[in-house]
Amino acid sequence: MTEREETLVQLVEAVRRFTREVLLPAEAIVEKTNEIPEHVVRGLKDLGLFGMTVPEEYGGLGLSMFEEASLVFEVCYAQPAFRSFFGTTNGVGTLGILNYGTEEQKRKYLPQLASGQMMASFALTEPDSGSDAASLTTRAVRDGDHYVINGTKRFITNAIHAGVFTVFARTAPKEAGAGGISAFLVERGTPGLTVTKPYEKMGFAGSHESDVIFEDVRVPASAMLGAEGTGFKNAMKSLDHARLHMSAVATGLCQRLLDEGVRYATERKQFGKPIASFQLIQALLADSQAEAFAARAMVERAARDKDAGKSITKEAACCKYFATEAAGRIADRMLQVHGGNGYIKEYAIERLYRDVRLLRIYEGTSQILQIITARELIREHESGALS
Ligand code: COS
Repeated sequence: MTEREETLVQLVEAVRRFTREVLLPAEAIVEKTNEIPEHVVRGLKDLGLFGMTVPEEYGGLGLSMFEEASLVFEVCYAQPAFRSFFGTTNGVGTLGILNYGTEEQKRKYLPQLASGQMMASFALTEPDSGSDAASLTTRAVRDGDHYVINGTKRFITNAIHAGVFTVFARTAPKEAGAGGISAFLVERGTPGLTVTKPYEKMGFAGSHESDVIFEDVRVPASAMLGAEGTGFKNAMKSLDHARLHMSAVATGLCQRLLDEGVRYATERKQFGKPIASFQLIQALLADSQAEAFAARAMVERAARDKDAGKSITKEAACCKYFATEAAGRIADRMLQVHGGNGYIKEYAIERLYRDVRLLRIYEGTSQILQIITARELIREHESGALS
């Protein structure tokens, strides 16, 4: 084993222990309070999870995609809101800076973000622009050495905590679609920026999603991330990575759901025997195990491809589509294994069932991921890459 592989084994073990000893016992508290307790936040910071993807020279762990996924499998054995708390800072909130930022922007933000001292949010979605991200209407108009931003962003995770937002706005109003969009780094506290009260949701307690409203928000021209007009590609590149990360989230949850079902099936007795001895229950468990195994294998393979420098747009879309849909099916089957007990709040499965529903929607709906997969496949065919 190389030194790096040994370090990964130790990190995985540390995150696994933290998940079992700290996160699982905190789940019920989060469900009740809708907050991530302070001792949990401290633990997440101590493990370096806010800066998993940030290179070591900027204070992060500098993990590869495979290494990142390995830790996410573990942390997402617990309910997914814990991961959400550091996920935007570690992921979409910093990836744009990493991929498109100037050295000055990197030095200014990445060390604070990697340590968890500052949090970051990704502001792409709008009330009328969800799956059709290129139709966004937030505007950034040049005014001397500044840009003036106006518009509304919707469902922005961690907006109430964020110190900096990666905001996507149209700088070329006459240019419809992706080309006229630029990205900006906008700091909390900039006059004209308001974060609304978080939405009340079906699940995912402890994760906060708000609207962010921009009313004549003036930012220096140096706040632009990357060249003018590259904002959409910036967002898509971040989302490729984030979708693979989200597939690892779903994979961790597949294992948790399955374990909840197996435990219940071996303890619960009917007709004089544990229900796990009945073949119809075994089929529910076996189908779920097969899918959990497949999800993990897919994510590991795509992560290795990314680490080898390959484009993973299609693979990330396939992984997120499969792993999140699998998590949905497994949640449904394991709730069925629990019978009536699965429908009451005493059992974790009721909460997890509601939590995993979101995974098939955010960071690209399953339907958008199918479209991306098919488009990439057709493009490869037309370019001769498949022959
Ligand atoms: N990486 C880099 N560049 C990409 C890219 C990727 N993964 N995907 C698209 N692009 C580029 C394209 O190459 C194209 O550039 P050129 O004009 O230079 O050729 C440009 O971006 C526009 O791409 P495209 O024509 O594919 O855009 P569309 O509007 O047709 O659709 C989808 C793009 C549907 C893929 C996009 O809008 C999307 O991902 N929607 C879902 C948004 C989402 O996930 N929201 C969740 C909330 S954010 S947490």
